[in-house]
Amino acid sequence: MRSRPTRLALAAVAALTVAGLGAPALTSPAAAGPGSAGKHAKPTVVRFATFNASLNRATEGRLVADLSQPGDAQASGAAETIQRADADVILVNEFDYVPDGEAAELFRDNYLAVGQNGAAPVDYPYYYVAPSNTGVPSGFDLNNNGTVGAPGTQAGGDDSLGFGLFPGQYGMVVYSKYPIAVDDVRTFQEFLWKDMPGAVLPDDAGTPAPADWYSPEELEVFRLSSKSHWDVPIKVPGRKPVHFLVSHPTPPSFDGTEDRNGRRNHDEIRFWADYVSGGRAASYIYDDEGGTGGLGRGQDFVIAGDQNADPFDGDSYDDAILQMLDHPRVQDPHPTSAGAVEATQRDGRINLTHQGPAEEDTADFADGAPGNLRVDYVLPSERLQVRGTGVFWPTSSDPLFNRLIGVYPFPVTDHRLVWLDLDTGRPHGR
Ligand SMILES: [Ca+2]
Ligand SMILES: [Ca+2]
Ligand SMILES: [Ca+2]
Ligand SMILES: [Ca+2]
Repeated sequence: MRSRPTRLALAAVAALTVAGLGAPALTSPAAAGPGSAGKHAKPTVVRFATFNASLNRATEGRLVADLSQPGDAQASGAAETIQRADADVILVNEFDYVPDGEAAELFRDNYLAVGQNGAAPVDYPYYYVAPSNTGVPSGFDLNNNGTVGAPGTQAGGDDSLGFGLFPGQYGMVVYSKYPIAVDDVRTFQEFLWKDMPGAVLPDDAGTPAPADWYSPEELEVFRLSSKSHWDVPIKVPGRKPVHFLVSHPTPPSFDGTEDRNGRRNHDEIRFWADYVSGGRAASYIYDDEGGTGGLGRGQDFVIAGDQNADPFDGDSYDDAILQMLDHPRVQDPHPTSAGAVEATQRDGRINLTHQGPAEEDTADFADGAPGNLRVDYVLPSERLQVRGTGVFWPTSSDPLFNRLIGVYPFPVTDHRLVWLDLDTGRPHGR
């Protein structure tokens, strides 16, 4: 399983004149507009977004089957959500990986490019997908229950390099209206957790040795990333590429007192924090092609993804997300929605004890625990100018609510799309 990821970022055959597009349409009910550009200004607002769309399926091949023709209600709702947000660059989490971009193209061509329920179609000439560690058998008993679980079972999923019932389940895809600098993409699927200095490796409390939940043999194959970490440079107009840093750290749950998933989640988040620090902090990092180090000071980035970590509530290990939110190179624009406030009032229970502001929640989780949380992020580097941000979470009075949001069991997903408008018009470095 050491083969290199296949890179797939395919340009459309027809060259789309993306540079001539106007500012993104404002279709999010909660959106504060980027406003009209000055009369001399070029269109310079670029919308980035992240969306955990629950476009994973229970069996291998099912997603391709579902996307091969229109009519899958859940995929239609996910597509409509993306259309109404109309991001220029978007990460979709929980999208089963299928080789050769098959699922990514089917979703794009059969759903995103077709207006759903009156929403305008959205065209993405560029996308990027690569393999995920989810569902890849490790050959070891990683959950220490005494046996190596069979592939396709929950136990097998738990013993995989990342939890999944088949290789690629819960993967991800990046769609973009702007070209992707494919040759400069870096992936970190194979980076080993033990190679991160100070890794918070879990401990088996039944033995005197520290940090020994995983054996030395297991640590030789145990990858840090539960899915993958990708640095996808996007060629936005008028400046050097913006590095879209995407991942989907494991939930800090489904484990025991050793907190192996909470600790992994923490270090998956730390990876990007070190990466954007660059220099010595990132000197331990290597990518899947052997390149080393992190980003340089002059490189702008947007971190995106379901980080499975709330700054106040939930099961995070050592306030994991603060590694990003408090990072000197990272801005936190604090996107909000009215729907999240309404959801907390409606759901009650543990939500009423939460320390974090309800208006910043992005996911509607079970209300015994952990409750609704802020877990989905789009975080720009410090020099990028924020023109607007929000969470696509309309309230129940909105005509879109029943079809795109709903209450458990949700019609589309338990996560909400987060968007961020950046003014990229200023010349780089000015
Ligand atoms: Ca096991
Ligand atoms: Ca021990
Ligand atoms: Ca809830
Ligand atoms: Ca909350």
